[in-house]
Amino acid sequence: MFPTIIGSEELANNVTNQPSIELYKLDGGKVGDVKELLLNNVPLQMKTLSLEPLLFEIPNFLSSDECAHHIEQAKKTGLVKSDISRMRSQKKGFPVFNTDDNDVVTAKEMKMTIEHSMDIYLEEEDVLKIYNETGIDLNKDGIVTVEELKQTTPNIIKTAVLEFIQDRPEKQPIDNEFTFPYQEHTDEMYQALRDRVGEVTQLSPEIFENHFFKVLKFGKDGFSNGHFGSDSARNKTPCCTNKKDVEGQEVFCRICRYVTVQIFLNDVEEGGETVFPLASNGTVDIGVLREQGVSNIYKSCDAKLKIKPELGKAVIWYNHFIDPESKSLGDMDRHTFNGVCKMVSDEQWVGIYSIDITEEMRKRMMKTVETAPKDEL
Ligand SMILES: [Ca+2]
Ligand SMILES: [Ca+2]
Repeated sequence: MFPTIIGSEELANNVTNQPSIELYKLDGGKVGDVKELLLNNVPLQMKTLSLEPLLFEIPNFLSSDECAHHIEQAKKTGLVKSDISRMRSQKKGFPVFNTDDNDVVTAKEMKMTIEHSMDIYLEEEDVLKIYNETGIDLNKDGIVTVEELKQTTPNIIKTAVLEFIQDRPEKQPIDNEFTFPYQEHTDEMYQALRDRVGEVTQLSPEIFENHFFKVLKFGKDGFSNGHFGSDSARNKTPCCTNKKDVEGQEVFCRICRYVTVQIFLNDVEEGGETVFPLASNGTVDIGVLREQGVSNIYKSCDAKLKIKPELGKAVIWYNHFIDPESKSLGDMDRHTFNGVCKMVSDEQWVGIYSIDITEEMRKRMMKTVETAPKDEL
């Protein structure tokens, strides 16, 4: 089930004829600053909660009627369980964390490897069981060497891990359900939501309309482990809004999610906070963070930036910087790494309005028109 995307990527080949567009970012001022807004004649307040990442909250962004409507529409459309096999586990290979660079891959090193490549959080004893069951430990001496690992394939490990967690929801990267409630864009309350996102973000319609709106439901014990909402821009990979083509084949591209607007659609008494473990953190080095265990949100939900779900409240954050030179989409802000704490209450409904930049838009944002290198012509 793919979201309907407004906008077009087909134009990507003919960028130079298109007018340039500007990428805008709100000024956060200082943490705690409050800005008065008037949206649909309703006075609201936007508060800066963080500068790393740049993140705002707006209480009562949606009315209780609107929240109820979006939940109702989501139920009507029907929710499906978030499928973990759609996540990073699809990558063909993965780098093994052999941190001490010796010839043994310890259970701890493999645990970190699996966390990093699959977003799956195992204990060292789980890894030992997998080593045992799969026969990766060829000579059965309880130690897996780099040589032994070379005899296996990433797929064998992935399959073993996925099988292992099948009946263990707490070890899965995410436990929730989702749906895209609006395949048509005629719903009045959905239109009102889009207008409001446009007004608040002050992005050009072309940008904020290139979005999808997803509704998530977390049940009791539901959670989402730490993840990035976008992909890093440190390579030349083109932007896209879907990493799969119509036939379901993987496309060489990256998601360029500029802004995420997350709206809490109900009150939650206990648990289910949205957390940003790396907010204002000195390091965003993922290896260091895995060692510290901060990415395992199911286990530890301590974070400097922790947002309690409250009916109607919107949280807005920027997943990317603006490149200071080109003024186009810059690097991903790794402080945006986020997740949802384990639910104690029965139910949480969340609306996610994601604004994606297409490759065509990214190029049109550049002050100087990109030209292909000569050897590619
Ligand atoms: Ca090692
Ligand atoms: Ca061995």
